[in-house]
Amino acid sequence: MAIERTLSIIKPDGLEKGIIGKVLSRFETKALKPVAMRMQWLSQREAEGFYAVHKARPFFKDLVAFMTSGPVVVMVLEGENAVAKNREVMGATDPAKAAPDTLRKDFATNVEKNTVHGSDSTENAKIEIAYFFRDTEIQTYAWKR
Ligand code: IDP
Ligand code: MG
Repeated sequence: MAIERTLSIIKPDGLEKGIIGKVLSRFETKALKPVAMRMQWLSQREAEGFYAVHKARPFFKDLVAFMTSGPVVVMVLEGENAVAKNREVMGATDPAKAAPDTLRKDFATNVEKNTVHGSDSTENAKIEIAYFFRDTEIQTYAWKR
């Protein structure tokens, strides 16, 4: 398996619930190492651009409103098979369908306010990481644990 990077976002509901630490702890426990991180309040334009692929979906307008309703934490996670691993840790989009012990099962409110975003492919991970971070904002450090 290859070392990959993926984009993760803790969505506004995650910040409102006060679980930034709990989410980060899951990632660290599952060997997903944060290598870039920033708290940011997305503008309408930034949220629309990020979710442009969903522009035609009926939930797009509400999704953009939700994602701009408060600050988010954007981060890059690095690790073996990080893209798929992060999707596993997150669980299904709809928390009602998410597996036990996943972030969305444990913390999400509903299919929209589902606490975390994670890239869905290595190609999209590259695009999404570049959407938020310059190369110089991504750090390299080793875990000694
Ligand atoms: P994902 O986040 O699991 O990759 P996507 O299908 O890419 O799911 O959808 C992006 C985001 O749009 C979801 O995380 C969720 O916040 C929102 N969303 C997806 N499907 C629905 C829906 O049916 N109703 C409302 N919001 C939705
Ligand atoms: Mg998606």
